Amino acid sequence: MAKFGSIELDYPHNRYNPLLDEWILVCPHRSKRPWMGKIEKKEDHQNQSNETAAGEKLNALSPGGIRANGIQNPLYNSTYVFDNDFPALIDTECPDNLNIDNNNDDSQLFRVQPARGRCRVMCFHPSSRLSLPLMSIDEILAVINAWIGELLKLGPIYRWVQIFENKGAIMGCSNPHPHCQIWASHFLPNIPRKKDQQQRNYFEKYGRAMLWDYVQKELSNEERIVIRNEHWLALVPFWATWPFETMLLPYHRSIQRLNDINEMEKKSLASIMKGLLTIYDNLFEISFPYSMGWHGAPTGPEYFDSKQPHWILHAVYYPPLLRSATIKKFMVGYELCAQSQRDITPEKAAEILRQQNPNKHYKKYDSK
Ligand code: H2U
Repeated sequence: MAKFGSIELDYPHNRYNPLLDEWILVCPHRSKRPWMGKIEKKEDHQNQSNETAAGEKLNALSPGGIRANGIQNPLYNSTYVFDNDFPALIDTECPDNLNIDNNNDDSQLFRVQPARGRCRVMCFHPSSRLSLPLMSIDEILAVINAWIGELLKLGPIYRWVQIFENKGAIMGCSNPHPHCQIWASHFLPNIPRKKDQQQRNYFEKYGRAMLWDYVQKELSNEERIVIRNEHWLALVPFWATWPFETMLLPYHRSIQRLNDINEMEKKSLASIMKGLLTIYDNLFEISFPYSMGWHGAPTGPEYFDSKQPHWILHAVYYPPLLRSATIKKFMVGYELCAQSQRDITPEKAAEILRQQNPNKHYKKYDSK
């Protein structure tokens, strides 16, 4: 039976997430319970897409596709980035009546701040039939370069540039064409704000970056590591909340942001992304749904060029599936009212993911 100090890890226990200063309840025995709840429809990315080359043109995100506002996309042949036609954040000055200081309520119970920013959409590839794991390394490299291009453009202006991908209808993805979104804001949102503070506190106390120390410790026994190459590794964090959650981060040197990585590191990042996402797809033999996002040192006019050694760049992957392609983990009752909870241990999840082949996709299909 696995132990952590005197605590048996096969019994219910709490684990601490030092990045967010939160606890997560782990209940390994619960994975044995019968499931009579909601069974999702098995989603297949390719079945949602238009299969024929002519059909692909119908997709609003395809080359030549007509978007909801009537704009036609160019006939792009790699990645393509445009301003979201339905942006959550806009960058115009707020009307005067919203711009006034609303924080003058003595009790501080009613507080408002303007929220300005810019939202972009990035198409990963001209074909609506592909997803990242089915793309070639060079095609994934083009996506990484496009991410860096956006960060270099938006980072000097905005305090936070959130690159994120919703994959699969189950995660709220509105279009099967491979794409991600970028929301750049003048404010630091809650999660990066917490991560910034927690990593800063750790750095002030120990003189080293929290995630640097963490990843070096993980390398010493490897039980949560899913895949690694010469620069990067993906692991199920000790404090993971979602069943097959992973974190992708560098381990050979301290990197603060995506725009800090060199050509070799870009190529090995493309390769580990392909491997990790192939593992995910192979697990339940579906186009694996998830929400993912990049977290690096905050940006903005004051910070973009400054060193922030407390930060380590990392990507987070949050897949919603629990024990099959059709059974989803619900973050509901106890999770909403009290604290996040998971069933299988992070170590077991890592072991299950490691059993999948990162080099061969179950569809045996490659875009090359
Ligand atoms: P999601 O699949 O994660 O929802 O991202 C797709 C985004 O693409 C979504 O934010 C935008 C939507 O507003 N979009 C356009 O800007 N124009 C369109 O014609 C289709 C979708």
